[in-house]
Amino acid sequence: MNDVLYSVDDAVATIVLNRPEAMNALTVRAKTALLEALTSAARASSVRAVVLTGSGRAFCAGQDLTEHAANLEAGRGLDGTVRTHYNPVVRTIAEMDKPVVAAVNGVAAGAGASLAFACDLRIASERARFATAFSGIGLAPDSGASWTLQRLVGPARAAELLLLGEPFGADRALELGVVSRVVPAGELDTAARALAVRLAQGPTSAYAATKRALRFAATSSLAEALELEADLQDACARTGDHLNATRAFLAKERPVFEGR
Ligand code: T3D
Repeated sequence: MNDVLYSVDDAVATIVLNRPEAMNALTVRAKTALLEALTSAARASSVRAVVLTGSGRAFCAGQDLTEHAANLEAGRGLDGTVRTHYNPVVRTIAEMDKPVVAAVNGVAAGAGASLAFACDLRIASERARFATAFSGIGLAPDSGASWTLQRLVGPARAAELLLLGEPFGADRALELGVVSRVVPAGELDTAARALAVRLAQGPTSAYAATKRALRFAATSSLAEALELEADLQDACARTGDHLNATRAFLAKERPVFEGR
């Protein structure tokens, strides 16, 4: 069975973590397949939005602890997996020029929660649960959780969630701003797909510029952010999508974005 499923439809790439018997925990094989799927989505010009979700009752339980324990017993520690596997996965999500939606169908723990935090938008089933989980097994955050979570919920709440590791459900996630929407379990796939299709029909270059501007602004001064915004806006203004949308506005028509 494939650890990660990949399909493309209506310009939306759907990536499904597919080890339901282990709550979609991440082995080296699964992480390699996930990176391949994300890279394919990032490179394919036919893909304009991505959905990341899990099969069965979990989104992702983070590092596969069976594989992890074997590495520890053999004296290999983490065996380099954070730099070799997790970091490229998170960077590929953050740096790809198209929006990535996490459809959080169930529990998201440890690096599984980090994966959800790394996506651009998060929509959750009412059955979703989040647990930073790292401190529960004597580890510190990885896969970007120290960076992403405090930007989602603020530094004080991020410290609490990461130090105490208390699990929280979908409603609390909505309250905290970890997810932007909660839907009944049976409606998650449809809702996530509708959101992704809407994004796939949007101004792809402007979305890429928006992602870049947000990433840059998170660690730069206002003056630097203004400069990058000016460059990015200049590039967006030269796209066919912008020209057509401006013409459509003046003609009182709905714009059609072709991702160019
Ligand atoms: O190399 C490195 O380690 C560096 C990177 C670290 C990043 C990390 O992700 S550290 C955090 C690792 N993850 C965790 O600590 C979470 C461990 N899992 C849990 O706490 C719970 O399983 C859940 C809260 C996720 C779900 O609880 P529950 O009660 O709904 O399900 P369960 O019965 O615990 O799990 C169901 C099965 O999935 C079970 O297998 P079994 O008994 O039916 O054969 C369980 O062992 C398996 N499973 C769940 N999580 C993992 C896992 N198997 C391997 N690794 C897992 N992470």
